[in-house]
Amino acid sequence: MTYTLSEHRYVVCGLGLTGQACVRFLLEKDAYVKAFDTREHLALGEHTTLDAVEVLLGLPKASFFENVDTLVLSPGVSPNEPAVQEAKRCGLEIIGDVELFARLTKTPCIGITGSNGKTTVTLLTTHILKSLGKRTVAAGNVGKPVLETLDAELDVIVLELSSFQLEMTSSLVLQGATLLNLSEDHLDRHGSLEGYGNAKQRIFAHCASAVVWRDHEYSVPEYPVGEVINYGLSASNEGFGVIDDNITYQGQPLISFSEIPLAGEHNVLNVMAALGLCETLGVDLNEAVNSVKTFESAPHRCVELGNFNGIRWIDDSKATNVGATIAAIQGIAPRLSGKLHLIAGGDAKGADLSPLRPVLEEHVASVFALGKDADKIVHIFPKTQYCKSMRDAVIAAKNTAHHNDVVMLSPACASIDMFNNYIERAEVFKAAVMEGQHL
Ligand code: UMA
Ligand code: ADP
Repeated sequence: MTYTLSEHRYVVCGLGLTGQACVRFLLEKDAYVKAFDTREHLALGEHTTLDAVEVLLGLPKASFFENVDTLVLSPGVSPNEPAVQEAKRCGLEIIGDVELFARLTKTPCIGITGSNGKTTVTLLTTHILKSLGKRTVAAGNVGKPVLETLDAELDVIVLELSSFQLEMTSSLVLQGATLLNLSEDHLDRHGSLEGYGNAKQRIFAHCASAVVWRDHEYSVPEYPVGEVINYGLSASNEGFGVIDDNITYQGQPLISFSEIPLAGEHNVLNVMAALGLCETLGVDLNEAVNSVKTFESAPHRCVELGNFNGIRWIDDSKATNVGATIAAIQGIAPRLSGKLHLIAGGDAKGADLSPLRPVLEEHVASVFALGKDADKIVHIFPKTQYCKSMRDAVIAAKNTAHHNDVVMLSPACASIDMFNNYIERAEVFKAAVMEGQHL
């Protein structure tokens, strides 16, 4: 059934990247739109698109919803927010921007979700497809609001989808989709691992080909899908496997680990997932692996800052949950000649940090913990020193580490209790590391 924008009247909730893109898009299409943000004190900047529409800051009354029928919800706003519930009571349909996109797009789409590795797989898949001459773009949680892709002439759109976005999406058709992995995250929003997993499973609701990590139960579709392409770190004559440090497809070697420009076994899995997604579009895998070799990792994901006086410093600030930090430690520690020291902590978002304990005990010499949930780390790993700032943590780590050791910032927590975001956390870390060289 064709969805026609002019048949609806919209209110956009949340005025960040998504909300502003929605307002802009709906204005361009001559649809009626107004907007609100539940924060009363929000700096919107001057001369924004929002000048052209009615904007309310704070909690709207029922009357605000009288002349509209559809609420487009930003992913960061919970559907349980009182304002959203009020809109629902007033009879509005509540959808996310990805759902609006799904109702309008005519371009084939690939979808990627999971607790960790989404951005890496999204950017790698996009890189491969572009290298093979496809007109494509990465959008969604990776940073480009999906509605901004609708007017472009594209062969395929690669969508990074968060659980928040999937929760508000019901009709997205995907040519290929993957749920990379599931570990505790965003429990403050989804309530339980089950609730979080259910939101992520929605990626398979209308999916032609699923790309599945065969050794991970949460990666397996709970919806009927057209076909399954599987991958894993074991030898296999089906799908993607590993033999003698080579990724294989249907038992035949495709690329050796040494040719992959990303560190750690988790990135071998990421490469297989990206190749699997490209396979769903029928691309030549031998050509695809050549472009894997030229991929450059996104920043703040296990990236080395430098080797200063024999100590290597690694920025993995993007590790905002336990699963990411475990993968980083397990990917890095086994190849070290010295010891590994960890800077961690922040806002654990309600997650249980105890799965870190055995990994810390096996691989990590000392931990420097900061932020709101530092005490949770002290509790699970007694060799933890509490630090009140990133600078203190870096100096303490520098004074503890010896020649050939590695100090890694891989927080297992969100940054919002101390920083604007993980990027600012990484910048403060880097500045402290550089300053530390002169102390
Ligand atoms: N707001 C309210 N009420 C609330 C909460 C927020 O009005 O209860 C308002 C804020 O005041 C602010 C706006 O909502 O004005 C922010 O909206 P948002 O949090 O949805 O953020 P956007 O700027 O629209 O960015 C979102 C994604 N953010 C989140 O899901 C939290 C971005 O993912 C994404 O890149 C962008 O859309 C484009 O698609 C970021 C993210 O942190 C990277 N994602 C989470 C993650 O990866 O873990 C899911
Ligand atoms: P996301 O977009 O899901 O947050 P990223 O690709 O940005 O994922 O990586 C975030 C963090 O997760 C990084 O710190 C990285 O080291 C770790 N990571 C990347 N891929 C995986 C994976 N497949 N399994 C576990 N951790 C991973």
